[in-house]
Amino acid sequence: MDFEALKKYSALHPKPAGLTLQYGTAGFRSKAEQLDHVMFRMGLLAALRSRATGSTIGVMVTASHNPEEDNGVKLVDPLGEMLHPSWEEYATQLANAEEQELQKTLTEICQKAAVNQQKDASVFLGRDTRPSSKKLSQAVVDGVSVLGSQYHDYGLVTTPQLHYMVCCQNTRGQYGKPTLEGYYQKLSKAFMELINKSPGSGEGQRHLKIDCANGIGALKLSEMQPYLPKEVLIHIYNDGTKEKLNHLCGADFVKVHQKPPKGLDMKPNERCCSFDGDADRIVYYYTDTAGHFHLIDGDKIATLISIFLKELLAKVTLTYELNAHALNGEKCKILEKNCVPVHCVKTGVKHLHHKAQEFDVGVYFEANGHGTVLFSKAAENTIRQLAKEEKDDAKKEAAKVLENLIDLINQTVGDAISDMLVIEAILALKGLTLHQWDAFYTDFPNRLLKVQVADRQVIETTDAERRAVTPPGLQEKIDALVKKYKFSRAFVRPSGTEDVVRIYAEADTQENADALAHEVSLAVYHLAGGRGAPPQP
Ligand code: G16
Repeated sequence: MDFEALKKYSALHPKPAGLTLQYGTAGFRSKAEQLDHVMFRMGLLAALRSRATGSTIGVMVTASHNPEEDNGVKLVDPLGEMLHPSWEEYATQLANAEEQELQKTLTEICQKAAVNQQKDASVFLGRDTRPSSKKLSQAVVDGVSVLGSQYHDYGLVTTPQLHYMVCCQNTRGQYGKPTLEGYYQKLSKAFMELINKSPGSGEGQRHLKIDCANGIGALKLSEMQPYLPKEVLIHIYNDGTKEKLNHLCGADFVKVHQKPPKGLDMKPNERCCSFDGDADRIVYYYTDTAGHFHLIDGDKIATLISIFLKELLAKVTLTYELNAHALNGEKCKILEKNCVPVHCVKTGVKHLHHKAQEFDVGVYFEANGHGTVLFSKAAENTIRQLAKEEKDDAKKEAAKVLENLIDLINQTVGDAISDMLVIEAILALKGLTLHQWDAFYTDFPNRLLKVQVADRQVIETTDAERRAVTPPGLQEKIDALVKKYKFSRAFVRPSGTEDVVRIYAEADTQENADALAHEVSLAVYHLAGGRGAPPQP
């Protein structure tokens, strides 16, 4: 390691003295102006991680659903997964080392992780459309370069596209070509084959209105449009030319507020969906003829995909273990009724992904619309073989649909573009309207709220974040509040991406869910050091 060069470059990206940040659920997130040193150091870390794994590592500059003024960075591991937890710790140590400790911290990480410094290193970079992202990604380049690593800067890409590139590169093209064109071609080919099999194929156009949260999704969808079949007409809204990123729009806004985004005019029964700021989440919605808004969130997406996969697997007489991950009580019931076992894990795609890897087919979606489907290598090989060699026509056809789905799904991480195409294909193949899909089950009325606190870490949880262990008395208070309402549940947890505590409440009516969420938020405010004025109903 050239420590002189390191010192010189690090001085160009000084750490504000005393500032400490933590590598959380989705990497580092903070106000953009606090992140220059973090970016430089994550460039350093990516180079080390690459040497330690002998693979290309990804660095994505984004703060996803956070406000435009924020930014963030996350590292992508060799097969497109989130960074390994042991390296999350190194990331936090490196980001928080004071200037004079940087060299020592790097040396310690190299020792602990047995990094061979003679090895070549390679890093892929991507960034979202935030005004601060370009400059911050240059800081990553400085970090990568000073350690003598090669890099390829993809510039503006969605987060899942960067995950995809990393996986393609490290599987030497087996997963696909590590180019945007390769991504568009692979997905659109699989989608086209599925759409052509649908009963309504050739009977006119399917329209879909997409709110792109004024983010990167708009750019990438426009690039992809020429590759998509003419039967599917996508209409892009909130493309970032007029309004701020994530402001009153996007998947997070629609899910939390349970109302349409600004900037998208909806007519009754029109199919609409929202991406989030870096296009790794998606939620669907529509208004009925009486003008009521209906949200179809990640839980219902998981249900649609799981039930469809279950039917196909039964047709090819494969008894693979199919699993889904859930929160809303009604979703668990409907999946279990359809013989799809359900598991609950902590919030954060990395936890869900890890769990889903335990099964032949694992479907995971967070209620916020972040999710994907994983197929084990064995399951994938059997399906591909059946699609090629099966003698029974019906079975062969079902295997081909499964094969197309495997190619259409971005298995590295939740991907709004890929998920949207999967959903559109399933709806077309099943001839389902949004209203029919929505009617699979009725969600328990629920409400999500957030409370500002001085230190969100005062809340510690257990049982997949369903019970609060600290601060003392909080869980008892929640238990007492829950008893006041019928069919109710309530959970609190510290956010992994913002300085807030999140509250989720379910009850028999929307009024009761709202009231319970409010009462729990007051309990959090009083017992966990709330900041500012107490939450208002
Ligand atoms: C990130 C993670 C998601 C997680 C979300 C939770 O999403 O990737 O798995 O659900 O954070 O954030 P919080 O803990 O603040 O609710 P994203 O889309 O912001 O990268």
